[in-house]
Amino acid sequence: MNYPESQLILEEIKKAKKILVNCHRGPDGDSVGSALAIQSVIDNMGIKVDVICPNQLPADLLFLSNSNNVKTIDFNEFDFSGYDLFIILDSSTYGMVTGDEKIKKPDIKMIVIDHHFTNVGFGDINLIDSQVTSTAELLFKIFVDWKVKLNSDIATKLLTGILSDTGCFQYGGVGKPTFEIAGELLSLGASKDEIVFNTFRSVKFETLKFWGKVIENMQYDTNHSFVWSAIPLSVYKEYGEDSSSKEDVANLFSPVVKDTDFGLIMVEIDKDVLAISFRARSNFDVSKIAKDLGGGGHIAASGAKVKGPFDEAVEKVLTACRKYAKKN
Ligand SMILES: [Mn+2]
Repeated sequence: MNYPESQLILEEIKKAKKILVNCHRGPDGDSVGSALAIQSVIDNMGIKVDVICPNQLPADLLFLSNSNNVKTIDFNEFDFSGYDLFIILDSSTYGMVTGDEKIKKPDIKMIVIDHHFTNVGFGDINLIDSQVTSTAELLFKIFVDWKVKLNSDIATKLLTGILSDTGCFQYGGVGKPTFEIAGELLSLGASKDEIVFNTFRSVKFETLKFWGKVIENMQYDTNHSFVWSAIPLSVYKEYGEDSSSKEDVANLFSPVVKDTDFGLIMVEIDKDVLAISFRARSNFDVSKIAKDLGGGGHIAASGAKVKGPFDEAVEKVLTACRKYAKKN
């Protein structure tokens, strides 16, 4: 048994008549891959299950089967009454589920399955394992506990989550267990080449130009060993407001500059709303800065949102960065 909670979770699923699974706001490969994988497993048990998300899925994940059935919903208006269980994946807070911290939790049984170490466990049943790279890896271990047979389709969904959350095995914390699980998924028929082609080699040309703008705006704080780039709303709009592009650009360019500890990309995604993505280059803990600004995440990758006029919000973020950065 990988987890003592696995059995309890399975019992709750078998008791339910209709289940809801979420993709978190700004859905990424781990969120979508994990949600679609557990949907397939539950569906194979003959239990009805819907997947919901507060945002549209990024185009590069639409190659996954059933992704077109994910419902984009408004949590303020969604009717939970037809469901008796809500499985929440890859979301450290309920605000990450809805995209809005002010929305209250519905009166429905919740199971939280996650790998963010900042997750305090806001469900009725919580399975939080911050030792694994991704929710997809955690789900694989749960599926082993459940003794369910995984087909190539489910294996592809789980491998998408692992490749997405590890940057194709680059990030710290990736060791033998993750490679072994990835190897097993390949044995089950996961199509690694299809995942890489769709998620790493299908960048829209205008998104590439947006990345160029981010690099052009990049600044280097030599006293505190970090790089940062800030993009105002007007520029973000000009390049198509692709919500996944800011995460991708953070992954690609924040943690790669010589003689820095970390980098951050700030994008004004709405009037006076700045979304910040932090990425560590060394073993520096960027989650401390994100938490200070009301956000959260992992030691090596975290995020926050800051409200206020663009210049003030940027200054507030930089002040927080300098508070935690090592001084030269
Ligand atoms: Mn994840």
